[in-house]
Amino acid sequence: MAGINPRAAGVLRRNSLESWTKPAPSLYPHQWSWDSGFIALGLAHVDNRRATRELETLLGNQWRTGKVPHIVFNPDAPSKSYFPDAGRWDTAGLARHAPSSRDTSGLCQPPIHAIAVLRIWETARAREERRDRALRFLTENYPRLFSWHRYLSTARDPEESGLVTIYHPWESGTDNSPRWDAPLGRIEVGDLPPYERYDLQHVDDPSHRPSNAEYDRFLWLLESLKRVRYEEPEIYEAHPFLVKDVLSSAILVAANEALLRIAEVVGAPAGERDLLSAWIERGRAALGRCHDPETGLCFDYDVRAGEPVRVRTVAGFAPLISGELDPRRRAELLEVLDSPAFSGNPELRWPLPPSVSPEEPGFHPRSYWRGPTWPVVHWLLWWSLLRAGEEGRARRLRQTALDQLSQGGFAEYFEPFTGEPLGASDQSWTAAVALDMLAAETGELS
Ligand code: 9WN
Repeated sequence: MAGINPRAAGVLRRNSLESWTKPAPSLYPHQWSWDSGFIALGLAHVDNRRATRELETLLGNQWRTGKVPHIVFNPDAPSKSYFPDAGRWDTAGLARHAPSSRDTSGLCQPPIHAIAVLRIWETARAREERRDRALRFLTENYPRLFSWHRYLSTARDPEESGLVTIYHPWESGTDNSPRWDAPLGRIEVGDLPPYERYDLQHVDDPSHRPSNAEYDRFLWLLESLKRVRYEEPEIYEAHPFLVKDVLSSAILVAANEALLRIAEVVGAPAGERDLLSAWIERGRAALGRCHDPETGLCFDYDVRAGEPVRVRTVAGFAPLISGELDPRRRAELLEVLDSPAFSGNPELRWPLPPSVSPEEPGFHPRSYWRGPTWPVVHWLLWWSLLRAGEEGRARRLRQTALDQLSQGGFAEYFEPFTGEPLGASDQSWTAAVALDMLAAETGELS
């Protein structure tokens, strides 16, 4: 384990630009939303000021609806470095709610941010000089976070179901997961303006990234959002991809809990605190209803098709992330997690849960979100186990996840059977979650 901390901090330093951090040196040259949340969480331990600036830059480009965009474009990125670029999204030209500060995408990603803000507070409050600055940061950013969560709980849940609707696989953060195969398969791609992908030039093997047919569907969905100028009610009416995503919904519940604690620190109005508590309760109840008795997992719901998406992926552990789980359900989920369907698979290089169960037909050990293990997922599960009072399990998971990084470096994702690092090397959020897990070892988080 020796040396992993400075190596992780070095990755974040090298990927950092003026006030924010690229997810990876060349594959991802812009600011990504949930990456920045994880990055801030890790930076909180090495440079609290940079951690606050990371999130301020992101939240400073929030839409007037409260949406935090999934990409904030870097005006200095080399041309032809990432597609779809700002021009293809054209949010500045089309969307009346888009910010005027920077070009952004028209989607969002899982709301990890309040959890990171709380971490910034936890690591700063012990030191007086940091405490005042962190309190100012909390006070200034609480309203932005509240409006972000309100957007997800209203515009993204007009049914008041307690579950977040996503408009695109990119919003799930687990882009290419077989969770999206059926909903994407129903989409008919029409006349698509031509485009050129740049992502493939940054990876050794293009088969690890989404295929061209999948990219066509991704781009078709983007055109569908543009057709209605990114107006939410119209998207809900006409858009061909509407899915209740259990992972984003569970992260929202956990983030609402964090925001409730922030609300207490900054003395937010009682009405807002009541709303946060109500969203937490509604979210947990809804996730409980997505339980699949056959597999013990929690499944997404395809709104357009009116049916659950029955695929065994790590998203199925969403109720663990949302917390306060009934002990019987928790025991059931942990049993599935330890079983050969996930971390207990005897062929695995490390007992870490593959993104998709090796027993699923859609499993692929090298393809993007179709089987490889992802360090950010390990962080989410570790953090959830700790919150659930499962210290022993949490400790073992953390140790294994850190051993993997110590040997394989800070890759974007890993082949689960061989442990081979895949995707971008020097991925920022991988380094960031390592820093947070290492801080738990030094007792900084206890
Ligand atoms: C599309 C930056 C992002 C992550 C996502 C991951 C991947 C983008 C892509 O990279 O998505 O948003 O081009 O594949 O799936 O979770 O935020 O690291």
